[in-house]
Amino acid sequence: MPMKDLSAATRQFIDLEEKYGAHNYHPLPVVLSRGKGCYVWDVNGKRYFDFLSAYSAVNQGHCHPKIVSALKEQAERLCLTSRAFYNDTLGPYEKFIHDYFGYDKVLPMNSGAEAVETALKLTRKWGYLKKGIPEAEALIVACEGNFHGRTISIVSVSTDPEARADYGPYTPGFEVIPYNDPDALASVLEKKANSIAGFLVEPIQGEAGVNVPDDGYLKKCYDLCKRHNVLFIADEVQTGIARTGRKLCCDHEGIRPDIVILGKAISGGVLPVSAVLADDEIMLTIQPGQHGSTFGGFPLACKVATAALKVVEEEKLTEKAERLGQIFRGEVKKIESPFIRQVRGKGLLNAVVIEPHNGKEAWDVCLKMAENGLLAKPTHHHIIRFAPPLVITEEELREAVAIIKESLKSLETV
Ligand code: IF1
Repeated sequence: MPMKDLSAATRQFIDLEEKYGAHNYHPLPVVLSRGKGCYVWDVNGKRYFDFLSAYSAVNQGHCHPKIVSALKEQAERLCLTSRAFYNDTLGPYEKFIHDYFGYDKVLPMNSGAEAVETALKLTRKWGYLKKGIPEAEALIVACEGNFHGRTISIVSVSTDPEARADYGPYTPGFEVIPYNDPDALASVLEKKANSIAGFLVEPIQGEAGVNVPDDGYLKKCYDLCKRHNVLFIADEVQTGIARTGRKLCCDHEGIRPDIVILGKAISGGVLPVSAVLADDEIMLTIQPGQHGSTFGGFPLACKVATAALKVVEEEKLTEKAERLGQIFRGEVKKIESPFIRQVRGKGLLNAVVIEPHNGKEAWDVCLKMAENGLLAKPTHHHIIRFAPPLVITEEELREAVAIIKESLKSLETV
């Protein structure tokens, strides 16, 4: 889809963003205006399979009727109270989250980055108040290649120059170790255990290109954390809520993180909703006035998130992600193409590593797939993420695989 072929309507919306919006993104040249289930439609009425799902926020599918009706109903009653007063939605939501995920308490926030920040603050508090780390010495360990959001503190721990450069001075108090390397964690814990409050990790690294660690990695890290009285903090913003074929990705290894960070799909992509889960010993180290947010846990969010999480259970999206993920990887691995170097993932969080061929790379493959009716986005130039809404049917998934295959084929010879 070369830029010159864009319709006038498409051009018009792209030009507006270009002229009046900050240039902090480089989108594919499609302009979307409607969505339903696993499909989106552009301003020309063309339909696409959405294989990004807003980076796994739309696990329940676009505009899910139950989630949208929860939104509408609550919007007409009460949208926002702030936390200066009680309201009749937050308590029931908090109990629902407790029952759903099995943690004593939830701290509601809005974006994923805010929830990560919350987890970092909580970890430091716990480090000082419970572990007895001397004042201002607390360290948090994170991994190379991480993506946890865009705040100053979070980019301080990033190893991606794109995300980090020229945003200094950086927040101190982080140690960065290689991902998928339990020995590296063991070694930093042995050297600095008395100052280390927590270990922050993505069960699968999303931004790094669906980087799936070895089986047993998370469990080994968890055990090391327990041995050294260090909190194991799972950033499940992208991997959580059925995406990888388990409720939480950590469930694959049977571990229960001390702190769980959720975002994206907790609202089915309908509102920015995030949450931090922990038990009392940790969560109650934050006292009134010590953390919060105007919108965190607002009535609309409470109702929308409850509806979105119920949809996950009612439609058995966890089981679907597991089963369809197997089919997806199996079918894509069968495609014979010089472009495919590797297929990897868990559940319906998958990626194909693209080998440049015939002067074409991942971006060209994505343009060709868009032309053929499937949207996906490259990461790091040579990796394409494939993460459809979990409501996709097996038949639709097979149709989508056929589009991927046909798109690769047509680029071989052009
Ligand atoms: C963007 C990536 C995905 C996340 C994890 C926290 C956050 C994210 C594991 C912060 C956010 C995003 C943000 C989005 C692109 C996207 C992304 F490519 F950058 F890495 F999903 F793969 N923890 N991920 O993945 O959540 O504050 O954005 O709500 O454009 O920055 P947020």
